[in-house]
Amino acid sequence: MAGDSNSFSIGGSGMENHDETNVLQKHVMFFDRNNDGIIYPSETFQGFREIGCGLLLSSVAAVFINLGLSGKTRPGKPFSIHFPIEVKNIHMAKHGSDSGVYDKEGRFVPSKFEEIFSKHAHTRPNALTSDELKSLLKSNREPKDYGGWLAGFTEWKILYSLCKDKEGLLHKDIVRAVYDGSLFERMAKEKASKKQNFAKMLLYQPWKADEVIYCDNIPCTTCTLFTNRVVKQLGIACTIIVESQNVKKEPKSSAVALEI
Ligand SMILES: [Ca+2]
Repeated sequence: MAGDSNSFSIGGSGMENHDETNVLQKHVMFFDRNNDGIIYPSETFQGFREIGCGLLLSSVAAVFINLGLSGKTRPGKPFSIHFPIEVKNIHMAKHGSDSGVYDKEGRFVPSKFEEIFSKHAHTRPNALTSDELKSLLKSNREPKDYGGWLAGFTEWKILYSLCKDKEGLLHKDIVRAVYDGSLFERMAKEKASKKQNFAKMLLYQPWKADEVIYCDNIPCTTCTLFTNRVVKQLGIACTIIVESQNVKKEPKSSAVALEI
């Protein structure tokens, strides 16, 4: 499929043929945080955190991805203890037992992408259920390619876990966006937006100086900012988050959204 008319690359401003940056490179460029063409484990970790993964998953991903891919993307170069991944050679690290949506040069193959849904999306034409995803992974398996099985399983399971909807469906547009990496940018923006909204949801309630408010059995006037406990000291006043389950004393007056 390399070089056939059915595959194409993606440009900086949109889908274009014959662009030097192919889709597989775009897929991983989100993790090159400083855009120097190299992805270090710290950048992989940071990227996973930015799309909403927890500390443990982000740490494990950074270790396994960089240890697994570094050498493959640096042909002819000596081993580096910093485990860098070279973005321009990412196609060399492509694993087997995949859906073939990237060709061997890392370009996107639309027909293979459509096959995922035409063959496996039986419940809804443009989405995959958990069982349909299992079916896809099973059909992708090449004999005894255990590394490829594990890589495919891990990638799809993380995607499904992060992006399924309330009905447990993984939608086609989401899957499409993960191939060119635009999903990662979107997820990072959504996470940042949620963070900002969360801060705005802190409900501001001025308390009298002689009142003691408890949260998790700690007087909140001793609390410092953060999490969904109690929170911010403003001189003799403090703020409190309304969702907190452990607040023993309710605000007396109506809450006002804290302007951030
Ligand atoms: Ca970098």
